[in-house]
Amino acid sequence: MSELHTLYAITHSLYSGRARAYLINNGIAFRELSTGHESFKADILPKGKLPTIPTLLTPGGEVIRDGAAIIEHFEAQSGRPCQPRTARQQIVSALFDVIGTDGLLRPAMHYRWNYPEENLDFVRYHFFHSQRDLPAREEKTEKMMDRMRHAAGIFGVTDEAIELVEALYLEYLSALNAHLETVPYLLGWKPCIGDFGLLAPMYAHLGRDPAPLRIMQQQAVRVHRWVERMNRADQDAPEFFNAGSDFLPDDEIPETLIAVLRVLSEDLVPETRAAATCINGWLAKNQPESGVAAERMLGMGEFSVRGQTLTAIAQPYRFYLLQRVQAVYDKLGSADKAAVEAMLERCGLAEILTIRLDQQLGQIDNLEVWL
Ligand SMILES: N[C@@H](CCC(=O)N[C@@H](CS)C(=O)NCC(=O)O)C(=O)O
Repeated sequence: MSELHTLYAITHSLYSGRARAYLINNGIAFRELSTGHESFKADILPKGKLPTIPTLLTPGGEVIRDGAAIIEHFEAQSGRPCQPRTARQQIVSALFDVIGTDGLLRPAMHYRWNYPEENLDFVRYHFFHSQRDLPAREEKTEKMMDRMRHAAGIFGVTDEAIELVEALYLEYLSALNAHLETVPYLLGWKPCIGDFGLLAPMYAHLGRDPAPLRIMQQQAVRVHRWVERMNRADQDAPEFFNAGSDFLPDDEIPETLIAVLRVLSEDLVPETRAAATCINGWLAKNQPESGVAAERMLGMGEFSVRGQTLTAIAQPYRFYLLQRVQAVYDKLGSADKAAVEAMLERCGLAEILTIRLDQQLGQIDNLEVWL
């Protein structure tokens, strides 16, 4: 058995970037293998249950599937180094986990699949090399790429939506760039859980595929530096001459970060509302028993952003992570609750605390299940 952790992941995978950066930042020694490696099917999949990456194998032989579960495994062991201690910062950190892993899928998919002249050869290299060298490798590569291209559509990237998706992304990028001029990470001088969540779309797709990388490098140098920094073990903040080492004091959420959240709220809130309606409708009809595995996708939600109608898939996983934001809020005392509400109000995000599924989700034996 290896002394190292093994991370089953791949360079161009969105969710892999979140777990990988956590391991790097927290000094956890690991090697990375793709799911094409023969050990994945034989040893890992029976325990991981679903063929998704990232999946972690610990030196003790435990298999942990899902980026949030991998991070939680280490956070629980080490006194939660990446969890802010104060109310508003805890909420913002947990919220960026939702935004990164679910809320920014539209720009991530759009900028990967709708700039084929710049991206296609690069992207194909990665899909091809994630396949074992067996007959029909080329064919399988094309099939897999077609599946992901199609997925862009179900997340709401249609021809009519492209202009809106780009406008929202570029406004968000510019706001995040301005924020990262003041501090190297979302909440100050070290990364929080939310930084890792946000990195998911910002690394493999938006900070690495040629077309969006060009946009990031040319229009948002600070964001590009944050992406680099998130994959480094040290603080990597030489541009800050008076760098601290902790989260910002006094539960501060800087105005520059409020501005980022305000842009993100524009589709996050209506999309979450639409997805909840969809999933709650399904729950009322199907009434799954406690412990039953949750479907990964449950219908299409329709919502409006800046006067335009979008349709996107409703995924229970968004609510699994959103529940964690709401659980932090539910446990706060009344003064902290009021401070959180006032902050979210200013970001256009107040409703995010009240949009809930009628049945909670949990993770049991590597699966998301209805509780
Ligand atoms: N909730 C999981 C999602 C992981 C996931 O969907 N990963 C993608 C790659 S970025 C995958 O493995 N897709 C293959 C599949 O769904 O079969 C996590 O956050 O780790």
